[in-house]
Amino acid sequence: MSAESGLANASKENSLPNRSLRPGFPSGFLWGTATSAYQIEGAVNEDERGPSIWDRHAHKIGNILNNGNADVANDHFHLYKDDVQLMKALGAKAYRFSIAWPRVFPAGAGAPNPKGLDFYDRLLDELLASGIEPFATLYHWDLPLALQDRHGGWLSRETSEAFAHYAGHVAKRLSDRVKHFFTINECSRFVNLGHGHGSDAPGLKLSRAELNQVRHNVALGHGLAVRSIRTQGRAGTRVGPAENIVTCVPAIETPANIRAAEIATRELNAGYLTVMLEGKYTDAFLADAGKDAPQFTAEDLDIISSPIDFVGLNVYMPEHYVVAADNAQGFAPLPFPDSFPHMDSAWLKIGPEAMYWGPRHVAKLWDVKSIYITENGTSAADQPDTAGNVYDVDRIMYLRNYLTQLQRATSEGVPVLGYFLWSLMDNFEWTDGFEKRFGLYRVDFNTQRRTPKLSASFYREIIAQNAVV
Ligand code: PNW
Repeated sequence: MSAESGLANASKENSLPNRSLRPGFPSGFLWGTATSAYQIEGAVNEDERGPSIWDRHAHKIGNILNNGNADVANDHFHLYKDDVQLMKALGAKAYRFSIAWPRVFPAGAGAPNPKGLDFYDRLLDELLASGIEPFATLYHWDLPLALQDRHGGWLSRETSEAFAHYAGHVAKRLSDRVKHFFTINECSRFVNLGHGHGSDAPGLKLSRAELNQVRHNVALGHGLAVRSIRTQGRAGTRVGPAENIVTCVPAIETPANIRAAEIATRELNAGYLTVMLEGKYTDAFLADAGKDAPQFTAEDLDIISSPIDFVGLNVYMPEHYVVAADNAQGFAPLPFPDSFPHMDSAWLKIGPEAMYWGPRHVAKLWDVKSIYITENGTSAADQPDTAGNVYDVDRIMYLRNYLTQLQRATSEGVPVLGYFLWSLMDNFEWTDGFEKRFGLYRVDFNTQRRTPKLSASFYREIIAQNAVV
């Protein structure tokens, strides 16, 4: 018996209260899925795409689990029509994908590649013909290699400027069909893992001062891109970041702990969302950095805090559970016990409350009026049975708990307008190669066959009901 027929056999007596009595989402809530260019496209040498820092990083033996790379990945560059059908089968209303900068400017800057946006033209037409609204991310970590080698990538503000130039070009060409752009995906991850820890591309272990400069240049790149999208995109084009913020959850929901969690969330995102929304680094951030603080001007801060239309949040887990504390900062993060549960990725702690507190803190701290959950999802072991079915009840458990918390937020008026599930299909999971699977569809990377997991049926039902099921 397949998962589908099992669902179809549900008896009438077991049916739940009708939609109006169930914990629903606001009408018009935008349900979507998310992917990124390097993780799915493949075709790394087609249409004069230039190399990116991830091509080089993935090809260095030892950097990626089982030495995977994304030269082919999901071959989405050729199979995009089928993949749009997968979205349609879910009933999804929106799709968040990323544009590969090295396709558009193979050397990062200079003249655009005449063929650089052809693939996205085709993809957009296919999405719109299927009634799926495109949301485009401009930078999901695939920096053109030439910018890294020429002037140290994000260590130089030439990269921030090149990013803005690329963003303006894309907005000019695609804003007839793309109404929502995300500037940069998860600054914190590629700044820290790519430039501090060295595990992600470009694989650097910079000093604290250099790392602070990279972080500043990335924030500056975001602000410059916002400005060039405003000047080059059509009127009504909307833009914002897609950040994986450090979400602090009150360990016990008392007013004092809630306040402590807000203070902690503001402080611990000082180099990212806080500076983007406040136009200054916090005193504690600058004091802590001391002589290693980034070099910046007042004008930089104005650019970084250019007005945005929405905030995108990637929500996977709470970074800390906090309590109020009688110390200078006013909060204390608590240690995670060894027994704290996680999903198939060891880092992916199960803390559904992050999906309530993340957006609530952002709305409250900075008076943000529009929020999208730009990513949420999980890896799971996904063992297919003999017939090839994947009954991923652990992924369903994870999603149901997070979506229940999201519904709690929207029912209280936290302005979350949409949710993009990571990911449409299994894909290249960075340093974990193909060993960690986040998809609603299973992908056989030898045949490129896509098969819906049970979670695809679950998500389709959520979308159909606009409610947690
Ligand atoms: C995000 N963490 O990465 C990325 O935006 C995606 O490209 C990625 O595939 C997805 O989430 C799943 O990993 C993250 O350690 C990686 O907290 C690690 C963390 C968070 C996000």
